[in-house]
Amino acid sequence: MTHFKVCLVALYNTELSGVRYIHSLLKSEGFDASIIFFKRLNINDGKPATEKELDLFAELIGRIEPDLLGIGIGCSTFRNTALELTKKAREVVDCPIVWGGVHVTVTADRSLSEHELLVIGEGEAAMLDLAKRLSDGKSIDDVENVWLSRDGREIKNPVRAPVQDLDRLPFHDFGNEGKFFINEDELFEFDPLVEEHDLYQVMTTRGCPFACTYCANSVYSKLYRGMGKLVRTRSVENVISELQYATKMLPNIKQVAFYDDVFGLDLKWTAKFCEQYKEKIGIPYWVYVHPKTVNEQLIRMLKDSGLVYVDMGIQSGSQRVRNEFFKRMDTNEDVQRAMSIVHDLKVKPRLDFIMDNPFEEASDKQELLQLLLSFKRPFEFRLYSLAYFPGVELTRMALERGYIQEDDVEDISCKTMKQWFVSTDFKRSKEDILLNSLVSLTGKSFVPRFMIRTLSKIGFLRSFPTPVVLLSTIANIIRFFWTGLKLLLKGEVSFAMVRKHIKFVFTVSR
Ligand code: B12
Ligand code: SF4
Repeated sequence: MTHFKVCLVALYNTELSGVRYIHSLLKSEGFDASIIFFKRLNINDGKPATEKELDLFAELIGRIEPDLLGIGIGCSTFRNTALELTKKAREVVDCPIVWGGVHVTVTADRSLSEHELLVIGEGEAAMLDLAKRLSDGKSIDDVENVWLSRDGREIKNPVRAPVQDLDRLPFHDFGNEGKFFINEDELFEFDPLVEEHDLYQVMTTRGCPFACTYCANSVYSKLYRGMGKLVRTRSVENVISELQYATKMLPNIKQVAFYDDVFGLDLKWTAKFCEQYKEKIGIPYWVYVHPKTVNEQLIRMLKDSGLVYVDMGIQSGSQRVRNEFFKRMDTNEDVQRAMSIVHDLKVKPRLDFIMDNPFEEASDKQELLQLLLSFKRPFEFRLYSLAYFPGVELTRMALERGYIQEDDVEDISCKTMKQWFVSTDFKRSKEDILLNSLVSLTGKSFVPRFMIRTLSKIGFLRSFPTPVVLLSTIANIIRFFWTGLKLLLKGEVSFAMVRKHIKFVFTVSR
């Protein structure tokens, strides 16, 4: 091991796959690498760093004395925290501090005006180069993917192609050595995942063939144009050996989440994967699918190997809004077809919708209600409140049309700290409150559809939606306890998982 110390910081995420990949690679190359997980992600209940937490961070950095400090900003919401931590770290060490992660990639120019050393795009090779150059006392001015500003001069090196052979990357390191966790005013010296893990998150691919206007992938597809394959797939063997290793290291795993942007794009690969997963892993799992890519063969294979539900982004009930504003080219027929396949094969669909969307007119919003009422039950969904992430086209359109101001962009507003899922305590019009509550009722099999249709026609409720809000909250409670109990009895979730979700029953429309 070299004595060159690299310390990485993961913000509000005890998994943060990007940081873990870089950490394992540096470690495998002999560097003394550590990770500080700074705060847990509490959805809809995010809190800024406290003075105590910032002090604990500074003390820890002073103790580790890194030669290179890397701060991973996996989401724009945490840019303020990155600024605070950078300032704190400077009080105790004078090593180079590099920022990387999705936020930095989608706001490269602006980030460079705020911080002097960045890694743009995928960071494994760039961080390795940086660490090697710095430990050898060489210049870092021409390292690919590295942007820096010094003495009023900016250097913007070209970005290298994204990693083509993902099998070459070492697996995440799940051990307590060199892992620190700062949360709720306390410092712990362990890997938080090892202690508490019941859901294992893994990706078998990187990249997405689509480029929706609200998503970071739309930026990546431009950044990496002409640089080899955008969607890259690991070998089945590589994924299975990671899962075997993870289940050994993290014995509490009850479910696996495949976080591929769209799972199962290659049917031949998927067939081989399903066979091996069923034989060697066998833990219930779920995946993200897209209405355009769902087909019977795919869902049948997945179901047979342990798939319990699919998460499918639809995002708007209006085809017009999906096509014109989100650049999602799926038609209502695509959505209906995908839903029928999933339903007929008895896989539970969980649908994602973006609410609070100023690009939607009243008639578009009603279309969502009609669409949901047309689906066969059971199904679940999550309602998300539109967040304006920097660097993407949808945000630019909203700024141009005057729907939002610069302060409403996520890296400044940090709205998703409090409002990621649509919560009932957020300010919205009475019509929207009514719509959200009616929408929330559509997924509950025990609520008759004719009742929802009738409620949607009562004009009085548009000004006084409270009775429907109450009804949807009661329905939420009934479904939560019923589903939670069933899953607990089947052993598919733990008490900890149920406890984690309990607060949403009373505060979130779903
Ligand atoms: C999986 C995932 C999650 C998982 C995270 C689990 C995990 N494995 O990390 C969960 C469900 C927890 C999650 C939560 C959230 N997510 Co999310 N998530 C993703 C997803 C689908 C993949 C991320 C991933 O793991 N990619 C694979 C890794 C290897 O790539 P990477 O993270 O980009 O890391 C590379 C580089 O960025 C760079 N890098 C990363 N860190 C660092 C650090 C340093 C020092 C350096 C030099 C480089 C570097 O090198 C890495 C390796 O190549 C992305 C969409 C996408 N395709 O990117 C959205 C995405 C990151 N999520 C997003 C959002 C908004 C969120 C939430 C806010 C939602 C919420 N409120 O719950 C939270 C915030 C979590 C957080 N603290 O970061 C947005 C962020 C948008 C933005 N502009 O910031 C994305 C981009 C989706 C989108 N809408 O466009 N997410
Ligand atoms: S399909 Fe999903 S991951 Fe792919 S670009 Fe669209 S929103 Fe992003």
